[in-house]
Amino acid sequence: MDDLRDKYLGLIGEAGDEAAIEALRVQAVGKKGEVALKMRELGKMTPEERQVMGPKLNALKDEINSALAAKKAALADAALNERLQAEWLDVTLPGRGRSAGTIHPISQVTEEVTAIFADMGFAVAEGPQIETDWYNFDALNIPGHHPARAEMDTFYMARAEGDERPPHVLRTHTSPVQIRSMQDQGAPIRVIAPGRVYRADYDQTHTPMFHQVEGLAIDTDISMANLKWVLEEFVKAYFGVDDVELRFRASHFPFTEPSAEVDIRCSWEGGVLKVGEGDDWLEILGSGMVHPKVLEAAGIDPTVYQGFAFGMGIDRIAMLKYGIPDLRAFFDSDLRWLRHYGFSPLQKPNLHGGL
Ligand code: 2NM
Repeated sequence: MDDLRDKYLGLIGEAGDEAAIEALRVQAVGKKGEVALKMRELGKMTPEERQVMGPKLNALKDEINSALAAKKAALADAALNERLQAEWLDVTLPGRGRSAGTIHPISQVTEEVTAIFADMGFAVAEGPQIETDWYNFDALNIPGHHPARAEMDTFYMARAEGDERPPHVLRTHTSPVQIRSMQDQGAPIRVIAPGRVYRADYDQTHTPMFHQVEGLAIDTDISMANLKWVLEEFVKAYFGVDDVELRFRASHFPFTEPSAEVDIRCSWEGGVLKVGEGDDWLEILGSGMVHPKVLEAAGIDPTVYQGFAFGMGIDRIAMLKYGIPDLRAFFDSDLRWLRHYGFSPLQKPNLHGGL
């Protein structure tokens, strides 16, 4: 028995892993292990011998089991220590500085434009980006056969198989918001509608999603003169100049009559834009007197009310004011670009800070 004890305590001491421990357990104290074989020999012994040897064999079995458990725990401890050595983490390291994000130029310009028109008494309206063809076209005096529908590069939404209704569209302008505003509030009304619009067009100067702001003023005594003053005030405030000269060029839109495209006097000397001086003209928006059919579609009596409307591209006026050369970079989400062209959250003018 002393030989057995020395043999197994020695082997357990040398065991290198859990598998070796388990093998030793089977070999020593398993059902057919060496200790069990010794226990079988008890049957051949005299009762006196058995009374001495029985308890000794049980004690040996217990001793080996304890040694196995202790060695197993020691191996687990060693494995844990090894992991702790390898996977250390210095919790005393200073944190990485949190750098603030920036306001996207389009968000900044949308707020600037909104603040300027809010200062002139215009409310802000928003509406769905997925529209019915009635709100996007028919209500705006663009009937089904009108070439303007084809020219718009409209994105059409899919209808379920067998659904014969005309498809929804991604709005091609924010004018549907103006129609909804007139329906909801009636006249008189002064509102601007900034937001995303969509046209299937992609090149140097067009992205399939872009941003527009439209303005609308309806009352009983509104004329093109009011339009001209409002636009002059806007351009002066937006570009930060005391004087501007606007040029109205006759144009055509289905939803206005008469219609005009508006240019501002500017200079591009040395590649930098200066507004209000020089011999160049910069086209910045389209406008006109809202067509009587549009007023009627929106539930406003065109024999009592009339008014002006205008629309301009936010992305374009953002590029002009902040010297951003590439339109498509607006939507690349390049962090270096965003850090360079982005704005501090506190930069004015904005909606909460005012002009
Ligand atoms: C433009 C040009 C001219 C316009 C018209 C309307 C509405 F809904 F009131 F009829 N909103 N915006 C309009 C007029 C838009 O964008 C170049």
